Amino acid sequence: MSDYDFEAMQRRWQPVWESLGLFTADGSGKPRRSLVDMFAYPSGDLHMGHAEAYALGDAVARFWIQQGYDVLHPVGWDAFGLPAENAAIRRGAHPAEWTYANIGTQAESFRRYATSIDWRTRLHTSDPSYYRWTQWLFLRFLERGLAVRKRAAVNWCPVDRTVLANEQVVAGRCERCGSAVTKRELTQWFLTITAYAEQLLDDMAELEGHWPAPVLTMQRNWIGRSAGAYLDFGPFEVFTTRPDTVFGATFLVVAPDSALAGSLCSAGQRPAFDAYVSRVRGESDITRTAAGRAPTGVFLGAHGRHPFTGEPLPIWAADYVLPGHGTGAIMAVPAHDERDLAFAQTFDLPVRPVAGTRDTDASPDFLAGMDREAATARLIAEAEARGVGRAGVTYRLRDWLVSRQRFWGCPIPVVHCANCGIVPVPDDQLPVVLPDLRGEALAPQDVSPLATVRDWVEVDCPRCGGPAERDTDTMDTFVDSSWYFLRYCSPAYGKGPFDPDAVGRWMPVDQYVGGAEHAVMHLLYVRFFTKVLRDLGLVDFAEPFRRLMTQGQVVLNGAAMSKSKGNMVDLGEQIDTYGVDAVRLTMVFAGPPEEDIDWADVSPAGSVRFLGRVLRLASEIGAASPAAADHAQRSTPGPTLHRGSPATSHFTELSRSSEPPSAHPVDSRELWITSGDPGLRRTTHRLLAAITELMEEQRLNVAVARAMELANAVRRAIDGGLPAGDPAAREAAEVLAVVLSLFTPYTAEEMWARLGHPPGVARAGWPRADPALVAETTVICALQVNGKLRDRLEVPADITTDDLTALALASPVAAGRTVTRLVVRPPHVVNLVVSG
Ligand code: ANZ
Ligand code: ZN
Repeated sequence: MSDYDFEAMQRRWQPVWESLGLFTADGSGKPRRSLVDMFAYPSGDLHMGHAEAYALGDAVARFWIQQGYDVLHPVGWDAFGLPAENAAIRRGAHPAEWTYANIGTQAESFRRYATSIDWRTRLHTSDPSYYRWTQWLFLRFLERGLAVRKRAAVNWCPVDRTVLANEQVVAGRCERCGSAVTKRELTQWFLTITAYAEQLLDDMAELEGHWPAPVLTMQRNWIGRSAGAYLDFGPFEVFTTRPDTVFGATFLVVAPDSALAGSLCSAGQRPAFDAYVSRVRGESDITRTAAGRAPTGVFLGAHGRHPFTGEPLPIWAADYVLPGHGTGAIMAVPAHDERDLAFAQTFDLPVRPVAGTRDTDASPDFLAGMDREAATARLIAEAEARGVGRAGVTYRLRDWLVSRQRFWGCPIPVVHCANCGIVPVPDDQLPVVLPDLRGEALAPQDVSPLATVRDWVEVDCPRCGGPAERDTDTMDTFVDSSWYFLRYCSPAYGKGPFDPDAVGRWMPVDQYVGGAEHAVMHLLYVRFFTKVLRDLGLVDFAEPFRRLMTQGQVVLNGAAMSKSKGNMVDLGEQIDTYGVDAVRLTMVFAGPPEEDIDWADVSPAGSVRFLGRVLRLASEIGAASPAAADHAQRSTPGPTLHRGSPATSHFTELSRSSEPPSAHPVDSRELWITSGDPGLRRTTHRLLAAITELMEEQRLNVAVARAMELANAVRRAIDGGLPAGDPAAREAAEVLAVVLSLFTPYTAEEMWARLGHPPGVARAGWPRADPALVAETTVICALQVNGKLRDRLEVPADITTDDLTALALASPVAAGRTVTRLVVRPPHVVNLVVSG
């Protein structure tokens, strides 16, 4: 493909674009939009997954830019985290070296990949100028009681030797390294996301239709709201979603690894209980709650009291009851619950059905004859009246554990003082900067490596001046990523985490783009953070992202790519072989954004051929006809092919910040030619209208397919005898260049140049389809009355039977007649059979 020299194009246009400053958000008063890609983690260079997400997001951002919006499209790095630390241990280096070297590599790749980024926004969460504000925000949470230290059984990764949040435990395994997670009893910092459970659910109404439904469903399930009742069984309350089954309760079960179980256990049962607890401690929640498992448990040698009958009920400890859910204790109703039944059968405990099932005697009068819903309401009312229970709600969601016993993270900005307890580091002493630790000193050792740096740990108490120690844990990196989108608006701001005016201008994010795998981690945390910031008065919105696009994964032969499987497709190699544009085009064209792309099924070589064809088209047409000139011809009548803003002048206007707000929400470029092949013009305008609509609906792959149709139509027209100099051919080629600028920026710029325009196709302005040319074609329909021609109707060629019937009945010839029968043959004939 000698004509398609992608390397030369990449070399040529990159510096030109940079000198033009094409993607600087200017705050000019034009309507604004913000598009944020989930920022990258700097492990190595960008990979195929990044390439997909950035191709999709960039197409949307560039579409907005073409429409004349002032677009903020920022870039940053999620730069703290374990891999940097592990690499530093191996190399005897500092994690920052690896991190910032990779960021440098990725930044270069971003440039080469031609994303429409405003580089002034660039941030790294590991910069002290960034994490100063992560610490500042942590202290605001602390003041509000939303950051708390508590002792709890927490998830522990034995390989990474750090605790993990519930969200980071996937099927019982560490989300990072895959090892089986165990439990440890530790005192740790939590952010109390549970306080926002209800709001996180309620505010989803606002996201419905704008966020992918599967993401919302995952969040809803993760929050796991269940409504029911708390009932009092003497030594403790239980939570139940089925209070209507209380008369079938025959025993009680508590979580063995809860303080409650320990306190209830009788002396005689103690040895059996202790043995059981140590066995349960190593099990993950997934194992404990797996269906079909043989039940295990011990009797605690204690009894509770049934809240309605007063009957004594034996109390057992069993692992299928979890310590963190509800009250950590249940009433067992073996007649209605499978796990309770299996347990009763194993340990020979009674099974007692309740009303509506078999044994009506077991149930008292007040529930007789009621369905489940009514019985539940009635029972709760009765429990409240008797003072033995109340309606209640529980959530599956747990508080967010944010302490990490690792080095390369944001230090928790508090000091522990023997006199004063926990003392926040005063705001004016932030940031608490990480000490210089490298190599072996970073090896995990159950406590944070920071604990070994004594001259860093030992400080004077900010409150009493006495000897005190810094907290040596660092924050989960998901804290860093919970507010970065706000920092983009003013990345150098020094008076707070962000400049409120800048945030007011750009936020919330109009379009967020990233992987669905973040549904219950990042995407939930960031929603929580935003609500807290709203309550702190720092922002005036409660949801961070108006619209979310989640891209599928890039897989190979149906399997996820991974280093361990050795089936990685290297992005750099793909780009070296096919060029940036072909890779980008292939990513977008492969299918709907949310679906996986199997790289074995797509054809970057096909994209290369297509791009070569459009370039040749541009050359032919450019050589055969002159481009519309710019400024001068705007006011001069003559053989101008375009009206509106030609590329250069349009760009100049955009970058002038004193420009008054435009009357129209967006600019567009009106195409206006006086002559040209009508058939090709019709095709161009129809496809343009379709592409515009498809871009608005974010059906990007179909938009690309329509652009390909347009290229084929021009080719066919010229091969069929249309002179390349025909204005319709130029019009089609220019539309094509602007459309392709969203997906294949280098090729589009090259086309633009060959068509005779100065550089800057990215800001040429989105062409407006001519409605007259877009309108459906019409045909003449014969309107007959009793078989005789009475009228002619001009109707759309694709008119439906119903529409044609309505039209015929409304016509003057039908007025005052009784139509007994109607023969409708759209679009050509209607016959009214009338009587009298
Ligand atoms: C009696 C009953 C009868 C129940 C019945 C269910 C069916 P959610 O919150 O939706 O998961 N439960 C309560 N606390 C528990 C714990 N800590 N560990 C394990 N199971 C627990 O479901 C709440 C139901 O799960 C509660 O309702 C309780 O069992 C059980 F026919 O109480 B049910
Ligand atoms: Zn003190």
